[in-house]
Amino acid sequence: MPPKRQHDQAAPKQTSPTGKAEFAAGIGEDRRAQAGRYLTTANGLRLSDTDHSLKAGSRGPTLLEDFHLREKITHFDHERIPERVVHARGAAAHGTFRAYGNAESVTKAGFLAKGRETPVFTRFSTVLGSRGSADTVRDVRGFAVKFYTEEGNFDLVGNNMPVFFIQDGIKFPDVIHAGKPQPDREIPQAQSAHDTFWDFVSLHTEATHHVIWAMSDRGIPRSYRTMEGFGVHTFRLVNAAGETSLVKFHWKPLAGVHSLVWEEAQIAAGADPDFHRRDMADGIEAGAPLEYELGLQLLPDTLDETFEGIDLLDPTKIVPEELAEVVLVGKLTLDRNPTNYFAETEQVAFHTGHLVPGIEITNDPLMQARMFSYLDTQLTRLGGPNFTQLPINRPHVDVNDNLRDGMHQTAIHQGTAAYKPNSVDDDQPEIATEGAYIHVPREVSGPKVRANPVSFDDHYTQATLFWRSMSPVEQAHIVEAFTFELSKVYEKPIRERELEVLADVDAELCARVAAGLGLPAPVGKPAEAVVPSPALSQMPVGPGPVAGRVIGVVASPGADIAGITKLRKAAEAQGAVVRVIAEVGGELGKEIVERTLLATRSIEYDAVVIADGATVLDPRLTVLLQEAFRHCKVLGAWGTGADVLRSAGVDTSAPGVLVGEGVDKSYATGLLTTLGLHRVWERVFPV
Ligand code: HDE
Repeated sequence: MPPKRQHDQAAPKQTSPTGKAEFAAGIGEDRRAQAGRYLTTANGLRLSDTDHSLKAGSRGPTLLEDFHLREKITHFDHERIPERVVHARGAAAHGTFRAYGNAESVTKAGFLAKGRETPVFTRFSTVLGSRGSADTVRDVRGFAVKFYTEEGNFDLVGNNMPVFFIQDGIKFPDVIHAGKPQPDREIPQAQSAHDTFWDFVSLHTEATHHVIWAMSDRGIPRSYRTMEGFGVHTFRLVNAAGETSLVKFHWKPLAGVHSLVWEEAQIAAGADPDFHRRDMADGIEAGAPLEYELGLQLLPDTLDETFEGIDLLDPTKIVPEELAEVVLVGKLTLDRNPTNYFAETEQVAFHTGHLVPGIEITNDPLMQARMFSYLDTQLTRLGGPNFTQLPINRPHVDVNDNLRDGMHQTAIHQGTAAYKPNSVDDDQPEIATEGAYIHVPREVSGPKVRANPVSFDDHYTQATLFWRSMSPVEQAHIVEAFTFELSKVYEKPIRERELEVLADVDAELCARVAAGLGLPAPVGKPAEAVVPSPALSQMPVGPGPVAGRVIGVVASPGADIAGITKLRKAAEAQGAVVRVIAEVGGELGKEIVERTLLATRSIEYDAVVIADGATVLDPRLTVLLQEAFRHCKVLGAWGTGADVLRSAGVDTSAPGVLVGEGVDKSYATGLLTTLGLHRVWERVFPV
């Protein structure tokens, strides 16, 4: 037998892909940076000039032998990689997940053990738009979390809506082809308001439940911070004793669940297309991390995989929280921005098959197809099978996988036997007896068919449940969204067909949308006895946290700067931000003008306040204040600031317009408490 060798298939420990020596242990800061004092070629050769190509005389021509020019341009030519086929537009942050320990009885997953802290990387995204599209379009949002656990990476690749358009993964290309820009003119970008989308969903009625979620305020979140997340599918948990339970995963944002209003979302798409990613990055940088709790809806693992008549394998169905409580089992804190967008946010590769012991998937036919797609898509997007070696994708545990070679291989593998069994390397690596992923044995039987269970046939009842669980404000928004989208549809028969779908959801919903479209409302057969689920409504029951919220304060020379500083202190104590708005930039006493009227819109603020002594009279301020008023945001003024509000046509006695003498404790508290309600809806929907 040959001598025993060192069997090591960890990522290369001596040198990072960018050439810098790194610490032997784990992923250190150094893996991410270029190194060395001098500018070099990719081969490490020092350069004396990177501004002039090598020419025959200063007037040229340029010489083919200029290896630096050719390397620089060649690399540049290949800087873009294919964007994600869906979820192309995204932003991400690093953080930590801390487990409370109360899930230990239902799952052996190590990262859910009491007090365990696990590093995470979370990417939020829209689905339909290209990588350069706007953040605030009406769409579903991706909520993908990579947990770098001690048992390997676990990816929870979820969305901000708990249901999906289709029941079987084989329909995914259909729904995405219908939703993406139309193939002839490639419009519209990043939105569903066009013929092919409504053509498909009006014919493919299993989409109805998801469509009403997308048309609700959930389709236009205020920020990633104020978005719920859902695993969508039912998963199976396994505990140390081998007992199983079914589960639905939820992310509950500590900042509450809040949305934009539609006009605001549209303005933001033009005035600040990076609205959500900016909000997240700025918030983290300002010391206000994004926080969510992981929740489990635990359901008995019965033979029929059904709970209270709801088929748990059908991803178009929810289990109302009133029927199965969401138990909070840990906290996710996102507190670190990526260092480099491409290396981290773009190259991160999520996969539903990245599982850890204690968590299994179920036979949900949508999930089954995802198990194929995520690995497959990375091969093209990231250029080969070695994407798991990229710094953002590497597990934080040893890897010894016997996988070899391939495009972009960065590991320098040792040993000669990349196969099992072997004798030349002493049959290393070993098969684990402990801590391994062992699928719970489950009976599989049945005829080979292309069919869904009959229980998947009800496409409407839960859409009705959603509609009837909404407050009047939310219902009005849903009506407006359907009316907006369908009025963008050229073909009348498509609009009429969608009204027939809505007639089977709810007669009033259908009548209101039909009235807006100027079409007759068909009569359908909506479910009658539906018990609403109040947990589906986003309406706050009381003031919530204001961390990450932005208060704009309008000022001018001679304004009460000390008052602004007091307000800033009170806001910052709760994690909110104050931005001074003035006609021109510069400084006003101790306060820095961060926004000028030329460069700002109302969408940047959750509240707008006018300082005493501010004398701004500008039509752009009038537009800003009227928009903020119309969007039901908190408005305020102290001292003579109230005159500015009045001259902009703002009714200072309207709800949520807070006028005071000066900035004292009670004024600041009143403002921040009203801000915590998110919107002053009674301004447009009197109660
Ligand atoms: Fe995805 N999905 N998906 N999806 N998905 C992708 O993977 C796919 C589905 C979701 O930030 C792709 O790396 C199929 C449901 C998120 O990088 C691709 C089906 C849910 C992200 C893919 C689904 C999701 C993706 C594109 C039907 C919510 C972004 C690039 C069977 C539970 C992850 C990539 C990130 C990304 C396929 C359905 C969520 C092509 C075939 C349901 C959050 O593999």
